[in-house]
Amino acid sequence: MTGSRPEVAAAETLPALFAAGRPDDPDAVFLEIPGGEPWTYGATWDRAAQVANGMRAAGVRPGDRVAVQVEKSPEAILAYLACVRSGAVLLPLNTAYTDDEVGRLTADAAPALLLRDRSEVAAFAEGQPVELDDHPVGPDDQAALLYTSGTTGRPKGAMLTHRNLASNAAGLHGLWGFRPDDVLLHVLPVFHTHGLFVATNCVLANGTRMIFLPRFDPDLVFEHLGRTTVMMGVPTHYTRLLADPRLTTEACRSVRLFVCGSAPLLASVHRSFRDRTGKAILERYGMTETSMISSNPLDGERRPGTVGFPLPDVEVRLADVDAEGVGGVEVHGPNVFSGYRGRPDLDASEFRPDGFFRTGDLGTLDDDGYLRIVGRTKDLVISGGLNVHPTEVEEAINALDGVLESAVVGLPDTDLGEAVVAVVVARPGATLDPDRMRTALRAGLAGFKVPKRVVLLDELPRNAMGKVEKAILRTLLTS
Ligand code: MCA
Ligand code: AMP
Repeated sequence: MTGSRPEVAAAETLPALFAAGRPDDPDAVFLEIPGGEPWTYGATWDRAAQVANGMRAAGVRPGDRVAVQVEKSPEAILAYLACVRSGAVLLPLNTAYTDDEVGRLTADAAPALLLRDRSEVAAFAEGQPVELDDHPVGPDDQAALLYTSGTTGRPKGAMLTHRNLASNAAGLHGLWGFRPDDVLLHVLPVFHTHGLFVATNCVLANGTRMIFLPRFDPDLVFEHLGRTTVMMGVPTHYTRLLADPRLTTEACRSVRLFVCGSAPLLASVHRSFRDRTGKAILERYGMTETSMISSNPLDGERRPGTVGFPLPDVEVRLADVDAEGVGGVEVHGPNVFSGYRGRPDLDASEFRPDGFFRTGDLGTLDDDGYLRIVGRTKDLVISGGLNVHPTEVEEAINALDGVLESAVVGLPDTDLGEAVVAVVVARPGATLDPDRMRTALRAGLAGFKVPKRVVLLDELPRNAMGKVEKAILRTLLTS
């Protein structure tokens, strides 16, 4: 049996989606933990109710933000479910963020609660009843707040409603043909849309199990792949699997679907993976603000280098199309977020008057309707599926002793897709040491944002307007 049950497809809130998917048998396994006890649906629901009761007792009210910077663990999922059940707004934070980074985001979000350790989540459940008067949420109520940038400057927190998240997960559940015997191998972090709202919500909508790996680790992947039917990952995961001799047709035999997204998957990687395993990766495209926008088909051609067709109910158009057919990707639908928290200025600039959201990506549509992402208008580096905003890194570099100015660019990298590279100009008379600079940057920046390479130059190339010419820098550094 494939395709969504009617109750799943019709769900307009996360509680409705989860209720539609929840198995009748409370002993059915939801989380399989390598080396640990599994979490059944019954136990997960009861424990989430206890956490929700604990949060309420601590004063968290519906609509309040609950910030969660918790290592990947059942508790991180429980915090999410407790927010859903109590009507609180989940604010997931990258576990790599430093105290500075967390401080800046929480200053903007003003959460009622900040959880930074799995033991804190567990403590909220202690002594609490498993009965819960679930908060009755509506489709337009906010479910989550995700910051897409702004640990420096003015934060950009995307407000996502229940309709946004439930409609998207329900759509993917149907489109990707989830089945009662599916087992998802979960290798992603759970503080981003991909690991939380795509992978986890699809599993909850399906009422089946996921093998919940603590992190992406090829040894663990190959240990569990033989029992897996669905895996979702970023391109770096697939390149790393390809670099492993254990990746064979036999190892992938049980997998019916490999999904990839969050960054461009090279057509060459798509082809190599198919040659090695016999499986064509299904590439899809999305954004924190919009959840998933388009997907290659489950049945039909999964065209390498493309991100497929718009999801059901999602409209995609290209704006300001040039002679080569390249235009700005704009999107409209129940998936599109309600706006940036406290940023009417951004809402005005990023939404068109007719409600379409400007993604900042550049795309083409081929004759068969496949969307291809060919570039970005936004100054963004995507490294191993994680977004790095150059201005944030530049500001941190410019604050270091002896630095006159800097420019940060993404350069092609076989492992990460793009690697963060900084070009730095010293103040007259100052001597800079790239290694020391990288060490100094770690104090304030999460490790994945710290440039992999720091290159010293006498000056930065600028255009007539005085703007740094990053395209010239990229050419200079790659030639
Ligand atoms: C870790 N490091 C990185 C990255 N990750 N450096 C650059 N880019 C990265 N992505 C650095 C750490 O700072 C550390 O350096 C060193 O690598 C080892 O850290 P470790 O955590 O052991 O790394 P890893 O396990 O090899 O992680 C690489 C990874 C991981 C598996 C690719 O980053 C990952 O799982 N990425 C997926 C992110 C994701 O889920 N993105 C979806 C968001 P040092 O020791 O020097 O500090 S996008 C999204 O949700 C949209 C909506 C969408 O379309 O999906
Ligand atoms: P985020 O802000 O983390 O949600 O990242 C969203 C961005 O990731 C998009 O705007 C795209 O630039 C990029 N992205 C996501 N999926 C793909 C994909 N399949 N191909 C190319 N870029 C992608």
